[in-house]
Amino acid sequence: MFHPEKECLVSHITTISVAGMTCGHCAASVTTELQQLDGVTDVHVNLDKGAVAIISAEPLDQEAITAAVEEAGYNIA
Ligand SMILES: [Cu+2]
Repeated sequence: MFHPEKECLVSHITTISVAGMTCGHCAASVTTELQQLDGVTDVHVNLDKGAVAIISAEPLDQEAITAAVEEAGYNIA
């Protein structure tokens, strides 16, 4: 969900699809890796859809996102 109370003017939302996440542990692994990227302030995982929304203070590098997801053991769908 979008959180309008959270500095929406300076936040960027990047939405990706991640294959292979099946439970909360998977989601936590992906979240942990993505949160280590520069500028990331929040990560939201929708397990049902395999969708991950990354909230950041600055635009994110797609290659860095891909690397973080792969580091967690998953792939961009
Ligand atoms: Cu899992």
